[in-house]
Amino acid sequence: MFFQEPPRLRNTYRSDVVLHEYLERLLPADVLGQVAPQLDQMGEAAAGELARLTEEAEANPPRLVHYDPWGRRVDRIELCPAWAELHAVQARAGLCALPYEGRYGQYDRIVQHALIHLYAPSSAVYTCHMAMTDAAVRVLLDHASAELRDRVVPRLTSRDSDQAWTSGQWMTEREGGSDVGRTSTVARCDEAGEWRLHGTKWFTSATTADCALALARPEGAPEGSRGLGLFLVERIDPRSGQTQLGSTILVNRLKDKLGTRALPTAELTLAGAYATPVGSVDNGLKKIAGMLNVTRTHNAISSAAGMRRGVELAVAYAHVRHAFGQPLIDLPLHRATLADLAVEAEAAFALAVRGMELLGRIEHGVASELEQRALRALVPTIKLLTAKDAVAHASEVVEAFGGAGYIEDTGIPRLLRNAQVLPIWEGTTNVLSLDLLRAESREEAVTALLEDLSEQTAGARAVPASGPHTELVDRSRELLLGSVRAWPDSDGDALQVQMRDFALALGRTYAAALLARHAAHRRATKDDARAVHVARRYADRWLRGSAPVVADMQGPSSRPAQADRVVGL
Ligand code: MFK
Repeated sequence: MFFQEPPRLRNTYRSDVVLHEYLERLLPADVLGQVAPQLDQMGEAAAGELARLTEEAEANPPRLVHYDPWGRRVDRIELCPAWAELHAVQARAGLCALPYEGRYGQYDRIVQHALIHLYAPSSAVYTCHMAMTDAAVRVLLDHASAELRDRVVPRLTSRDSDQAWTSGQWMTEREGGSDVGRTSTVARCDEAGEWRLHGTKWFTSATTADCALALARPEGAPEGSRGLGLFLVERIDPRSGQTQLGSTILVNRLKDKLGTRALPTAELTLAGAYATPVGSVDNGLKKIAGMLNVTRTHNAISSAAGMRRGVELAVAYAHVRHAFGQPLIDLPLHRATLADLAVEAEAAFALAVRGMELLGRIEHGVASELEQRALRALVPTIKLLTAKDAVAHASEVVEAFGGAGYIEDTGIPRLLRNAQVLPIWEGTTNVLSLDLLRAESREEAVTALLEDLSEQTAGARAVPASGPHTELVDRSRELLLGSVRAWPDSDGDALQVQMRDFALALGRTYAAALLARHAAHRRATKDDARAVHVARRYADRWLRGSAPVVADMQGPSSRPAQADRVVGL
């Protein structure tokens, strides 16, 4: 009797040629030497123990217990033990601590990225906790009083899993999802000078976190986003040592979500929750700007990591599944489809790692003025493009498995369900596209990003045989720049309508530039053409319009032949 051999994951660090190449280029050899054993360990865990914990956590979603056996309101969210183990693994590995320890200086963020890239696809989306925790540290370091900072930051950055706290972020309300300015939660200061929050938070991801950053409007403050203050709410009231859950923080219900099912997401009533202002009680929205940079870059990391996992699984399956007398891997069209999936995953990785490279350079004071301005536009661009691509990519991966990809216990449908949240949270595609207009008008950040893009390809142009795709990048960049120059004279509504296409094109052109830069480096230092094929294939697909399709149909094409080089099939 025939039984299909399942696809098997190997150590995901050893099998990830893209991660290896980029780390070799971006990290000094001594740093890479120090972190390689940790990466190897994380890659081994991701293919084994962590993957098992993910199955367990996904199969045993959180449960809300409103009352204890004697009728007391407790609002306890019960989690499966695997969740605690997923927490412990990331804490011990320093996935939130790394950027604040300074072990690797400006490379902290790249090391952090590499570890999260391996951890994320086997984490049951514990990465949501981590993104918000990392972002909370950034905000507290930048804006909190010394007392609050010194009390909370060491917890959020602890590598001791019993001591390590996580943070949530409570922004979304019934009235305001994207439009945070509509926040109706009120902050009241009592006679003792203590602040209490009153209102409803409609989506709180990672509700079991030890603390959360929450936006609220101090009584009497103006309407709109400018009147908001930023507060830190601690689950355990620091004055009494008692939990606020069930008394001043009521969990109305857990959300019944399309995906991220292991992640406790809840609707809350803040019924006088004790909270500490983060710095002064005004300018809350401006204070969360640093938080958005971190969480949105984490989002890009998760998108890219999920895409890489999809490639690994689809390629593994193509080796063990036979059809029409041969393994799927030998069917030219399937092979070419897998190659396209690998190219898309690599482009997403290149974007995410560029975000982390810049973040690290800025945090360590070595970024140029241009890079600092460029990050403001880079973050929404990489978030929106990688998230959008992650969903399409996951859908293609499901299809690569045929019917098996549609069956829950293969674990493949989960890739698609969990990808779908990526374009939604942390700013939707449209909100982020429009954010580029704000970033340009306030800081000329889009112009800065286009200049930075040009610097990425400058090196590539100098390397012979790194490919004609740099001309496609230059041409696309000129078109984008022309568009930006026309913005001040454009009609507001018509301009808004263009912004999604603009943002996606900006992201693809920037990705093509990053791939070209990497390709030139590999060609120059290793005489290796793999990355050149990737860069060419990506530029052909996204920057040339329909030309490659026509060319392929008119005669022998280089695309199927490139497939082998791209993924190492
Ligand atoms: C894998 C893990 C990933 C992560 C998991 C996280 C799970 C978390 C779940 C969630 O919490 S999801 C909810 C996330 N919500 C959002 O992301 C909100 C989306 N909405 C926006 O991004 C809006 O654009 C925003 C609320 C930020 C602004 O709306 P407004 O009210 O129109 O603000 P306005 O007046 O344009 O800007 C106010 C100020 O902030 C301005 O400064 P000035 O007063 O000096 O002019 C802006 O320039 C500044 N600002 C706005 N966005 C900024 C920014 N500054 C820097 N960076 C930004 N991104």
